[in-house]
Amino acid sequence: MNILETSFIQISSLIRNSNNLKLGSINSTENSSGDLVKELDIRAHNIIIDEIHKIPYIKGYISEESDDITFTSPDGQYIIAFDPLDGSSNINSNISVGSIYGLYLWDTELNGIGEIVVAGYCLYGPSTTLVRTQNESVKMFQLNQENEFKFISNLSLNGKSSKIYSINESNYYKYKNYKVKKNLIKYKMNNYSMRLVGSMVADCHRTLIQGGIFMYPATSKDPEGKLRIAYEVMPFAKIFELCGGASWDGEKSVLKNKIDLDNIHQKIPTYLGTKEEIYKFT
Ligand code: P6P
Repeated sequence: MNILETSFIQISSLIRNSNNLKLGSINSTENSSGDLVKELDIRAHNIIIDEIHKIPYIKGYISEESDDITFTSPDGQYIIAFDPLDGSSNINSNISVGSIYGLYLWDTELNGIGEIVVAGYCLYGPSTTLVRTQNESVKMFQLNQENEFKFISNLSLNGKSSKIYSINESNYYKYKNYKVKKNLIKYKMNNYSMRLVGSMVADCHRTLIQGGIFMYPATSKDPEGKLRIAYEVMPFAKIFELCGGASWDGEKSVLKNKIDLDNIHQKIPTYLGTKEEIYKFT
């Protein structure tokens, strides 16, 4: 399913043609996760829900900027969960940000959210790049001057072995998983490079293209990690695993989790990367 492309084109134009200092200004409100909300977050959220309301097969949506799930079409078969502008705290510094989405089956028997069937993200960087799953493959597109997403390549992590790890090491003394500290030391002793943008979409996209691992582990401050499963981690886990990589939540593949309707902003420890790197934590 080819969804939200129209929204991503609008958001890309908004970012590239607005005063980024103003767009990044804080609205002094907080979302359900306690993040300070930026003007751009709300504008991106509104652009996306306008498109969602036109899609009859979508039953409802979960947004980082909405407290609860919103039902839009009673006969819809899917729930979409999205982060309209992840990393928006970087926008005033002109650092890459991105939109993330996951499309989940609505389980009529359980009257809840079933498995993720489609995932994608749009990275607003030097170019506007869309990556989305299509059946069992992951496809990358780039926005051209005619405002069309042109196919660039299928993505795969198979055979990619690079010495890059991506983590906010300022949390080092708060990690709960001892393997994190052990492996960080091994990385330093084995000439790994550390790369961190501080914007999940940019850090994960680099990991998909270059290999390595991206982590946001559980800490004493954030016992479930910081990243939200429904609209950040699960979509990327779907993408990484379809690319031949792996995902881990500290116990199992991220994909073995379910989205809890009573806790739609649930956080989860996050490890995404090549199988080679992820298996060092399992
Ligand atoms: P920290 C951005 O706020 C975000 O949600 C992700 O894009 C990013 O990976 C993470 O938080 C960064 O968090 O605690 O390292 O600043």
